[in-house]
Amino acid sequence: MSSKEEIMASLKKSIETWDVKLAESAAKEALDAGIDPGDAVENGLGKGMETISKLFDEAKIFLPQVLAASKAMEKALEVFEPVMVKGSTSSRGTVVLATVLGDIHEIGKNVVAAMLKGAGFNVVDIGRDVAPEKFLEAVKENKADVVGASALMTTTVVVQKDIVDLVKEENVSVKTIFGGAPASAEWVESIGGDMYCPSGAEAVELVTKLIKG
Ligand code: B12
Repeated sequence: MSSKEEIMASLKKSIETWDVKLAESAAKEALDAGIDPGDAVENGLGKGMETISKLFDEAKIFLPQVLAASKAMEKALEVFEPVMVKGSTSSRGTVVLATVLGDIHEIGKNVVAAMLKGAGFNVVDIGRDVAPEKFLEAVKENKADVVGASALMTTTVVVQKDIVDLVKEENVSVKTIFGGAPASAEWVESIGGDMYCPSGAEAVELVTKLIKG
């Protein structure tokens, strides 16, 4: 049996080499070895995606390779998700989650959804490329405590402001949390949002804090 270090290295490598089969087998191996899925996602797969981001930034790889790496990531997440979600018994609150209008990046949002579900939150994932009005509809329909929006591009992060504006305009009682590469604590403060979240690992703690008020 491989050591934890070896399995984490395989998870990272599977993303870096966009190897879907390795992603699946390493994810299964991680579960068999009793590695915490959250740890495997953040510190194994996530590290691989950091390499991909860097290589893409440096124009050493291109969109098809990024897409292939995403497929590997999605395969591994498929293996982890049911296990992460199984932990939930009673609901700690309802969170509406999506990626904003004009933005199809969804891996980060899916990681956050899995982490929150695993921690016992009722997560209403309404997808990607979602208009602010749809966020609000889902919040009202599900009486959500928190609404979370992911934006990965400088061109779409502005939609996070539209969500805050709409929440205020309609006077809806819901807390807001935002994430994604172009977002920051300063950005969220400037748009009047409640919380910035830099990673899936911190999502559970920050959402808990928001709900407790
Ligand atoms: C993978 C990827 C893709 C994949 C997405 C696949 C998928 N199914 O999601 C594909 C290949 C489809 C893609 C497409 C495009 N991409 Co792209 N992509 C990336 C890349 C390399 C990694 C993103 C990722 O998945 N990271 C891994 C996850 C786990 O991390 P994360 O998203 O940051 O999420 C974590 C935290 O941020 C946080 N978080 C995030 N959101 C939220 C929300 C809440 C509520 C909370 C609590 C936490 C939280 O928790 C997450 C888990 O830890 C980034 C580079 C980067 N630096 O981000 C570029 C990047 C985002 N893409 C970029 C671009 C330009 C595009 C395209 C426009 C390219 C094109 N010419 O077509 C299209 C987008 C089309 C569209 N309309 O959306 C640019 C954006 C530049 C900008 N303007 O700001 C980036 C920054 C690359 C670059 N350096 O140029 N892309």
